[in-house]
Amino acid sequence: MSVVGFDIGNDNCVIAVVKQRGIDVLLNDESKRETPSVVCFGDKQRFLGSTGASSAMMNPKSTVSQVKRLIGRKFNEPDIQHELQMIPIETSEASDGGILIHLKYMGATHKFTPVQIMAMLFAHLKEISEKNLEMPISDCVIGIPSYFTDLQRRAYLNAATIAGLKPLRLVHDCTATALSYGIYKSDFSSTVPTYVAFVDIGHCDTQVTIASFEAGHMKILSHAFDSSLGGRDFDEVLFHHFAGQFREQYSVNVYSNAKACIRLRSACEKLKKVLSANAEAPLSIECLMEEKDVKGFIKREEFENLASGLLERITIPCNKALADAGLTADKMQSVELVGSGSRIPAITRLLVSIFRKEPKRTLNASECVARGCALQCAMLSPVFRVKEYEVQDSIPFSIGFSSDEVPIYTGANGMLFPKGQAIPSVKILTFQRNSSFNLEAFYANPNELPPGVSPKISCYTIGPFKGTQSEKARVKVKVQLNLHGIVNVESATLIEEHVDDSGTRCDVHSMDTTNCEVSSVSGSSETVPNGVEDGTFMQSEPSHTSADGARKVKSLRRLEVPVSENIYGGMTKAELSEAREREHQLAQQDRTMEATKERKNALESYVYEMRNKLFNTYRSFTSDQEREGISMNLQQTEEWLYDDGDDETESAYTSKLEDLKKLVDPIENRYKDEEARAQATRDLLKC
Ligand code: ATP
Ligand code: K
Ligand code: MG
Repeated sequence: MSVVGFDIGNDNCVIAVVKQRGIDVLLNDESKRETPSVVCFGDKQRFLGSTGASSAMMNPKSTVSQVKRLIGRKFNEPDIQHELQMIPIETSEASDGGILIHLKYMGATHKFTPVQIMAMLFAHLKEISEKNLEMPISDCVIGIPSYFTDLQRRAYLNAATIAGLKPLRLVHDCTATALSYGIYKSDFSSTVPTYVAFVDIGHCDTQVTIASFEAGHMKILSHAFDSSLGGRDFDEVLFHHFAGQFREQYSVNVYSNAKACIRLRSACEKLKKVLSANAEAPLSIECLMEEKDVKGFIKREEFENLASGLLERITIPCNKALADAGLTADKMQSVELVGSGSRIPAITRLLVSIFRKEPKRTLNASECVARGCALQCAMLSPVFRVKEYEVQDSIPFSIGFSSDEVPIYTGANGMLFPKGQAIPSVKILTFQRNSSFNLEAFYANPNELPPGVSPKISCYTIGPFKGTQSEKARVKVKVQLNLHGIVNVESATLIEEHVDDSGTRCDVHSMDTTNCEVSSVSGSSETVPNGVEDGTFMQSEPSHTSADGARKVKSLRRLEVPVSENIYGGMTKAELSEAREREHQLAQQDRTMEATKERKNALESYVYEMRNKLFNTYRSFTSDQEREGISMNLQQTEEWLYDDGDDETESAYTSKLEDLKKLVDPIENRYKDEEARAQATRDLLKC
């Protein structure tokens, strides 16, 4: 059993595992610690990760990257339309308003959802892990941006399920980073909290988190973000700069040519990286378009001027995180800078001006999320023993509930789970109803959400049920903000008071074996197992007290009430299992193609090897006639390989190889016999 942590970036993925002596980052097939987040569809197979990235330039129309931007989003959201315009892939609106990605494969156009594409990436990372660890894995923890909505979180879980993974937790990127920062430090006080700001600038986003550390305990005070400000936006600034320059200098319109766009963008990204270490950098692309070679040059200072608007924007989430945590910059003991997008030197200078201290790079900027995820996975897995350490995360969006259109308010801030609510949390709602009713979960403050995101989350039908003494029927609904940061109605229980004239008392717990949360009925602070507080909501008048003076004994009956769930934009069970089946077929086809390639290579090498041996090693073991015959067969096979046999089936290559072996084996045996005899003679002479 092994536990794995995945950091799924828009640009790169990192896999970390917990080993006996610490945490290791796994290498992919190219011995790299980072795997490009790319899925590319070839004619007959997919190319995932590194191999996908290397075929991206050749197949821009069938290469999907940054699918994390699309997952759990709607086709018509303005942000998404903008996103889709940047990629040269055909897309359309799905019947549920989601996105469909059109890809050519096996001679036809196939449509996949972002969840399916993400599942392909997950499956690839799973495969890399299993190859490295030489054992199957399923338990994992996956990093997600703190701004992921309920639907995006569910989409990740679905993608993981399709890939055969079992996420024990989806954890916010910066929380994972804070965990890998805090768990090894032993100098935190147990009375005075230490505040640290974590700033993660990735390829597409910026996340800022303020954490409070005490000995053996870490608490996330706030998450803030700019969901569309990352390394790629800096590339884009350079891209527009040079596209403009080349229009004047070379009269080429880069924007009109998809391939030229891709090449210039990629050159600009490289240029940006060079500028992180050098004061100036050249740019040169051969045959960019219209057979023109282009050349450019830029100084770091000029780049910083062009990007000043972007740099300025980094201030906003930093200040917001501080404000939400109720702290000021001078209270931060340290500012930790992570994410590879943060390597631009001007970002460091900007952070100094915000936090009034030099940001530190204590952690490995590209691996800390995956490492934190692996640690969290080990902590959640019963197989590992990790030092006692409490991680308390919080949700950055306020979540409200309404019942049949009437909002349910609890607490001072009027939300069921206000922004900053601890993950996980449970709340118990008590309703007085006679028949089934609906509950609706929604984001209570749309201003907190990334632009264009729908505030609707999910709805639930509680029922059907029927109270026997209807006016006294109470329904307790257990609502959970679970470990992944997903809200759901976990259960509903009908509680009936029976006024028993005979005086015999029923056992309160007789009907209930699964739920332990209710012991008193109308109290406002019942305690739920994992120590999380809850609130009680009374929909209408408080329950009757039997004030009629009689010596009647009340007893309670509990009945489980069915709950049906509808996630807006979610996948049904049937869709999920269909997607699993589809992924299985695709993976099978990839394996078939890999095996075919392997058989073809084996045949090719056999031809070369035997031709060589026939005229050297085996020469004295063959007659001229034999050599001529075999040689001709080898020649024919070689020609076939370049011609009809270029694209054949696995079994075709295997049977060709067997045919050749039938001819060559007798010679090989003669040679081996002779060798053995000679060796025996040598051994004899030695004694
Ligand atoms: P995200 O967190 O947005 O999902 P990610 O985790 O894949 O994406 P990172 O790997 O943290 O992102 O960062 C990738 C970004 O860092 C890319 O935009 C890349 O160009 C940029 N980058 C990498 N090295 C440097 C460098 N030396 N200087 C400037 N930028 C760099
Ligand atoms: K990453
Ligand atoms: Mg990242």
